[in-house]
Amino acid sequence: MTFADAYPDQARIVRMSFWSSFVALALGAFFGILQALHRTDILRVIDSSTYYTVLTGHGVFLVITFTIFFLVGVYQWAVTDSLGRGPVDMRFTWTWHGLMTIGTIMAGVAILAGFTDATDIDADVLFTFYAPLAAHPLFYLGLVVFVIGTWLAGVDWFRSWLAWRSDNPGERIPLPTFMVLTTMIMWYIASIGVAVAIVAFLLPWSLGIVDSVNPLLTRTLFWYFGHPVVYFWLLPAYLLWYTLLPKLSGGRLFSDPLARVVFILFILLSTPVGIHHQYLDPGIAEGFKFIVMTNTMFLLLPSLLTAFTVVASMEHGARQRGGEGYFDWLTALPWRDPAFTGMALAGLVFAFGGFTGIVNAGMNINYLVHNTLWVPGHIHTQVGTAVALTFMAGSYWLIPQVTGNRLVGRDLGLVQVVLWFLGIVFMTNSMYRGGLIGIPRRTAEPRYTGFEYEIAVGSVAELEFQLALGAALLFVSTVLFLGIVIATALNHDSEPLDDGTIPPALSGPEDGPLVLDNLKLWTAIAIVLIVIAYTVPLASIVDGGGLFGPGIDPFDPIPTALEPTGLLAALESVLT
Ligand code: HAS
Ligand code: CU
Repeated sequence: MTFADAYPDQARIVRMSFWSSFVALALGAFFGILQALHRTDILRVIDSSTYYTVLTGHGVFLVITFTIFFLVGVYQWAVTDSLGRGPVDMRFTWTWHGLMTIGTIMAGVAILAGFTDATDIDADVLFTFYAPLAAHPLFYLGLVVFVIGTWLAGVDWFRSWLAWRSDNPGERIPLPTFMVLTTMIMWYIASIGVAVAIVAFLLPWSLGIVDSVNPLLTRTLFWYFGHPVVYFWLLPAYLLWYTLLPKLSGGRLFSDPLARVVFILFILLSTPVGIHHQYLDPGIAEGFKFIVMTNTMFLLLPSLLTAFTVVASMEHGARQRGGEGYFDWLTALPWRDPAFTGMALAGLVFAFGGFTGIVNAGMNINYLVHNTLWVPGHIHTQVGTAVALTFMAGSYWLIPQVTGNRLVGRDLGLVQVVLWFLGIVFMTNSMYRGGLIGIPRRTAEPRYTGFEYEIAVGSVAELEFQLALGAALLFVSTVLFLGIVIATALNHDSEPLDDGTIPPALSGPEDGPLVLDNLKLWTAIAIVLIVIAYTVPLASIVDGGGLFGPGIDPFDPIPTALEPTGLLAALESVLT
């Protein structure tokens, strides 16, 4: 029985989440091709000043809306399917879904309004929306509503689990639910940083209630959230690699306890590393940066464990299908299945992207690549492929399950995932190499006019051609993907080929100690690590630059040289 037959109400919410995600994908992909052709000077249909509106839309719609709506869809499926029960109260489920949708529309309108001069609304602040760039309050309010929606989604999944636990006392948490709950614990801890940045500083500032902010403080709070958010995108992809990929390979997950260890390590280590995005920020002492570098290197461990477990499971599957030899088993894998091939290619790209992450994380080498095109290279191999391609490939299996329809265009799906792979190879190859010769990121005009800049690794013209070619392939691949899922959703007179079951792991939860399921313990340790990593740096940032900027601490007497308005003026009149 498919998921759609077994849980029609839940299937509807999963479908709605996926469609919201795909609308964002379509918009983001369109902006992506516009800006790639613009920066490479191949086709210019926008002004260079509009480039930043496009870039913000590209970033926010893809890394916030596309990824997180897909996440809630997958997680709703995973919790319901693995617990064998739906949410405690569907009205609550629709409430968080509604909040996420309203928040997206608010933030989206604020961004898109940047294309016209008809209003004074705009939000060209990029997806890394820290000060000193300021957006219209609508943007920040939209983000707040959206994040509250995700928090309530987590509450919903915890409630489902607690209800299941009272019916099944003493049983181990089913692995997919375990992955959902641990991700959400990480998300609660991490998103507090961005919530404080917005509610205490950016929103009051954009509303004119306070005059200024301490940019280093809002950057640090942003990155406190900005590193773990990358795992909020990655972990649903990991969930699919751990549950679906072994099955599609023809076998079973190698080890359930190892998978639990991986997700626990993400709770513990995802957050106390954010300062690795700030190695070049003045105002944070080198010693703190060094501690963060060490934590980041430990954080490689869960992904290296994942590489081992997932590839071992694939090998087990291949051997069930008759594969032999040290490497020959690779040929026994189901390469004609787009869901499998897409995920395997995503994993392959992720291995390379992970290595570039190690480069970024080294304090000294980071000085070479920071703020260059290398970083978007890293972004596109990671969230842009490991995550995005896994989501697309996963959709070829999930959409039939949640619609009850058979996948349309299986061979086209194969073409789609291979096109994505090729596109990303060209585009990121160009970005990584361009970054190494110092081509900057986040700019509409990376021009070297007047001379043909010949360089050891090739010419800029050649790099630009590769970038544009890669981007074009990615755009075509996205259009194909959207066509296939829409056709599948309309393909009513058919049944999915797969029965939707996920086989149990070779080594089950009973092989791991009970303490793995002690979520309170892991949360407590994570909080201790964060307190150690962040208390002193944050205190010294506030000490050096004030809560609201140098000398503008509302709790201290206000310097007369500065003319306060809003809340400060009100406070001053009370104080004097
Ligand atoms: Fe990162 C910057 C360090 C992972 C995303 N990162 C970014 C930015 C984004 C991003 C969006 O330390 C830019 C933000 C901005 O706009 O400024 N990153 C790391 C490290 C990791 C890492 C150490 N990043 C990610 C993931 C992301 C992501 C995941 C999104 C999903 N990153 C950095 C640093 C910066 C940074 C610095 C700041 C740069 C700067 O200066 O601005 C690690 O988590 C990576 C670990 C991964 C591995 C790979 C393991 C391999 C596996 C593959 C298995 C193979 C399979 C397939 C399954 C060690 C798991 C087999 C196939 C067969 C056919 C057999
Ligand atoms: Cu990071």
